[in-house]
Amino acid sequence: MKQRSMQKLKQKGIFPVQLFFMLIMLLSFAACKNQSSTSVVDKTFSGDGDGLERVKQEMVAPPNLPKFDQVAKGEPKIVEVTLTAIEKKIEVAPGDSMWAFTFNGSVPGPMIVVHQNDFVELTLKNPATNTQMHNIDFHASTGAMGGGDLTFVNPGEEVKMRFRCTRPGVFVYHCAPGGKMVPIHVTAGMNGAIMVLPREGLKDENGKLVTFDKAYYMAEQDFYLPKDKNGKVKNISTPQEAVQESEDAIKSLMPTYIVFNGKQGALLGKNAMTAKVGEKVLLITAQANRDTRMHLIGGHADLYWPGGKFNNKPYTDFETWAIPGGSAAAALYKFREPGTYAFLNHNLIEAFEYGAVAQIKVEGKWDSTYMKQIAKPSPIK
Ligand SMILES: [Cu+2]
Repeated sequence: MKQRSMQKLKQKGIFPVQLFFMLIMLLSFAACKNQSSTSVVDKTFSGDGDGLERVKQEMVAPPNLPKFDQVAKGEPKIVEVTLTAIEKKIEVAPGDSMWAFTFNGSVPGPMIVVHQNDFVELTLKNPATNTQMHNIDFHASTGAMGGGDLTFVNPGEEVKMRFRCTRPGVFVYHCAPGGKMVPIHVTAGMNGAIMVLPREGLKDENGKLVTFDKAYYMAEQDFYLPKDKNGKVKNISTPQEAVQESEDAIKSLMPTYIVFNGKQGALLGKNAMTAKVGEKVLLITAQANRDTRMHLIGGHADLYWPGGKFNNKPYTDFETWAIPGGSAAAALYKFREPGTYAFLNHNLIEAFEYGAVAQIKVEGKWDSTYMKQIAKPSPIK
């Protein structure tokens, strides 16, 4: 029987040596498959990062991102980051000012960019000129309070903390000094985001590497400005007073302003983001406190990662994408047509009455394969 089946295989041109190699290949394929299919639930790590190569990341103000590689080079590293709590008065809209609590002076704070399995080593400084205790909760970190309990600093102090970035994606970070101070500090602007890229880069809907030509980070911020009896925004002289006055304002759940990057019109006109026709742009948007929904008028998300979480297969062709408060979203779009695009919160009241609108100016040649005007406006015939 055995001899007969062996003869049959030989007739087909398959010999025992080849069978042996086929078996080895099958076994190694099964082993690989098993390795890559380890559930995120069961992943384990070793070591606390001591001794890894160190790199310093220079922080930049949003909507720009620091320098980074899309595909990781070499082994996981310790990425050193310094954030400084800065309390300062900002003008949110012409004539309306407030005390902002910020990381590094911008709302939102700077974007941190690392790769999966890198460590972030944060130095958090609270200058003696400040009035408040601050700290930081990283949604990207693992451990109770997201590092909040390890990073409390009084004015005049600094602290260092290191965490492993185990999961790829865009994650919010924010100050969380406890109790009602949490929403007061977060809605005073004290939030930002970290992007943890997969080491092998981003993948498209077919699982193939997809790169981008530029990336922008904007955060929508709901501001609650204390008002006087006549409904006029109060001119408050100290941060302590602002904290006391803010509670009633935030409890109304009625934002005075909803803006991108800290100010009405921060990303409009001469401050608009820019791109060229043919460029692939990664649009990262976060909201640390409140739900929102992003829409690019006249464009789409070619690829959309809900929550900005890159290990999931991206959705394609989205027109509007949701961002639950305390999270982010990432969308990749290749611009096909030139012009000024509005990128906004598609609750259009929040966009046009409260300020949640930005612009992207795109240079290039109009392509009539997508759209063209057939007849200019003229009297109805
Ligand atoms: Cu704070």
